[in-house]
Amino acid sequence: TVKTSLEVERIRMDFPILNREIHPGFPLVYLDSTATTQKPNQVIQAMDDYYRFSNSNVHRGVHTLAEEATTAFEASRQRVADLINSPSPRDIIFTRNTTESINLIASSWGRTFLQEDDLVILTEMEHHSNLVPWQILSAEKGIRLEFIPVTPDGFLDLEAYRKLLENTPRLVAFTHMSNVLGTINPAKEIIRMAHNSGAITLVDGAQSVPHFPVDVKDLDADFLAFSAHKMCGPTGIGVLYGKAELLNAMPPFLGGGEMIKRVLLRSFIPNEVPHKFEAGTPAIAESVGLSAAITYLSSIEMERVAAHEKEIISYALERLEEVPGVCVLGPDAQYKGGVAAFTLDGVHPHDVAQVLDQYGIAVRAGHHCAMPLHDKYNIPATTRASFYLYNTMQEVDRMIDGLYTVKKYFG
Ligand code: 7TS
Repeated sequence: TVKTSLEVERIRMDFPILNREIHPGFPLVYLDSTATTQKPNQVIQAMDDYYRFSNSNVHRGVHTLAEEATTAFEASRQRVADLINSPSPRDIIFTRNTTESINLIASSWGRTFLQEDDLVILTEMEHHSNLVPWQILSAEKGIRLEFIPVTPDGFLDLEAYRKLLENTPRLVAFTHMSNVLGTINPAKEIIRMAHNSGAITLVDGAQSVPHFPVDVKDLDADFLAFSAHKMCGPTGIGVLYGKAELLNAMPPFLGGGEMIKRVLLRSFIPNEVPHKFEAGTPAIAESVGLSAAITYLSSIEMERVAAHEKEIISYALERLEEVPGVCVLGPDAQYKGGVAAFTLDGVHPHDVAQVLDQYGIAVRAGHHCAMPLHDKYNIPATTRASFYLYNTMQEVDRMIDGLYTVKKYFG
């Protein structure tokens, strides 16, 4: 057996769902962590405890439960700040997910600071959540959108990016890691180049923060967005990090309770950051779950999570290449995280996924919310296997066995 950096068998015991049999005799092989990850007991327990013992609304009461809930909520903000090396917890805004974080920037920063003909640079490998908000803004304000092209082997074309920067963009918004190609983009260099051209930057960290160490100070990122549910945490809570001077200058996103300092009948004075951007009762139990997820991942160490995924993806690519008719998108293992999206000659990705499911193997089929990227490669859909800290080499083998069965099925 292949040796990995993590004690995966011990880690697997933390995830109750991994004991499930999907069909009689076929235990779950979960290879869809790019969509959402499974949750360890530590996260489930923390949220359960919160509801059983401390449930209350935050920031609004003097009673003991309200103080406990507020303390837990703000402690989670600090935990997030520590994880990404944010200068202050005040730079951490809780949202619903990556998508809402990006919409917050487009809506608040974009509507206020962008004007007709201003240029926003995106990339051809973006998830729809970093495309559509800018398309909506473009229709509304007449901003221009340009795209860093993706090369045939799945890298961003940095030479083309250099040329685009000559048009003095206002914003460069890009994914840190592709959810289809798995490509880990050179974020620090992309940001440095953007800053040299006077643009600010938004990093879509939905697939980076859960999988390897991300340091906003080192990157010098202006905004970073990610989701708790992709990093062992619950659904319903996401994060937007922003540099203080940017957040302070931005108007509120949603209006309501919590985001105000003073309300008159016809006007209001907004609260300080981060509360200015957190209208209404937030996802309190979910913040507790996110905090527990960060504690869990940090106890394992993000470097080791990344090293494990590197070992798994190297092995998975090696094995996939043995299967006649399989073609994997994106670069070699050394340039990517734990994502393998592939086509299998003559078989539709949905059929691949359906047959694999009969053997308990959960993979995703479709465009993975990156239709323009699939258009670029002239394929309507792919089958995608994605890996996390709880996946084993044996699970890769089961997927490969499954693919040979698929081939037999479809002749
Ligand atoms: N950005 C990237 C790079 C993503 O992979 C995803 C989700 C998002 C943004 C949106 O995250 P959300 O939490 O707001 O939904 N990616 C996927 C996927 O690959 N399959 O399902 C969701």
